[in-house]
Amino acid sequence: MFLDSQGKLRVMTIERHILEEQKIHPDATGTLTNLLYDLALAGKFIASNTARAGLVEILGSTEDYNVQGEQVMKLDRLADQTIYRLNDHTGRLAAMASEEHADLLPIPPRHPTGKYILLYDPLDGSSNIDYNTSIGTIFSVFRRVTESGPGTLEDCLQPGSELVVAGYLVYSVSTMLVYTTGSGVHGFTLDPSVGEFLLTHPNIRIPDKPKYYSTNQGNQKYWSQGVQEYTRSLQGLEGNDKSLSARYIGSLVGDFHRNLLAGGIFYYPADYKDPKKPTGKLRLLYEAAPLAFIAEQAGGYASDGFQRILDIQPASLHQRTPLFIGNRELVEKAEEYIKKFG
Ligand code: FDP
Repeated sequence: MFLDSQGKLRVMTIERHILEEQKIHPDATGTLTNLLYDLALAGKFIASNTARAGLVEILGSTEDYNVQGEQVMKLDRLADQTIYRLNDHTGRLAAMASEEHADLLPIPPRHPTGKYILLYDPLDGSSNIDYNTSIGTIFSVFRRVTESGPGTLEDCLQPGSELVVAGYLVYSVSTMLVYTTGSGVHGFTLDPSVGEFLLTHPNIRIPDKPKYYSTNQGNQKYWSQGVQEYTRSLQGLEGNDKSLSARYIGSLVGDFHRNLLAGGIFYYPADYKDPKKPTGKLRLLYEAAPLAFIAEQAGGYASDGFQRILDIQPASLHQRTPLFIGNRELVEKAEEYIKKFG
């Protein structure tokens, strides 16, 4: 909320912003607008529970009981159920899929189905929950490809280039919601005093000059030669490259968000901890593809080291992928190193 140059009070709530974006698409029915609003509402519930986590005993095991003898719900399960429950009856979705569940989540038969598919990682960076460090929620929306009835796996297994919405919430010093519908990336900060997300970061662009590299360097000995050499170049140990600062929370949303605003690269490469099957850790559908859509809309790029993340056709719901994401030239440089050294 601020006074513009004519002294007029300006407030851009997320609802108003979403409605204004809808006007760009004259054929829009408002369904997607409402879906985004439902997601913002889920974010408020999760943020409120996250903020009270240490007080209301929702940390730790789901087997715990609180002083009233009620079973305690772990924060990631609570986040998962919040998103599902707020979206299962609206008639906007044909199905959902969550990182917390092995299979697709159908819409209960008593409720109508709609034309969109929602995928989400309810609480990303969950190993940080017990340590009061930033965590997040990632969501993305596809248009269904089947005609009608309950959504199917085929509706979910689409490449990221087909996404119509991607966004995340980061629960940290403040709560932020960042999203794109394909016309730029916009960030909103939750004002807890009024319970509303207000536009604070319109049209986010990754700064041209990168500041940080972010990766779990504890895994370095399991990386391929290409990734090791690339990391040396980011540290300024190769040629005349200037070094970047290292920052790593170990919470994808937090690490990605910082680098989106400050410039830099996050990478979680394939590693050879199990020499028989080198794989990435992050999930293509729940994590990599939505963030790749956001990165590209902000002028950046995301790759698995060989190809554009948004072009990968998923074969299963929980497929994992290596991920290099951030400033375009840094991601392309990673691809060059991997091509050259493997
Ligand atoms: P977490 O296991 O804590 O849920 O998606 C998984 C994820 O966190 C990402 O948020 C994060 O970037 C990464 O794993 C951290 O993995 P490491 O602990 O191996 O660094």
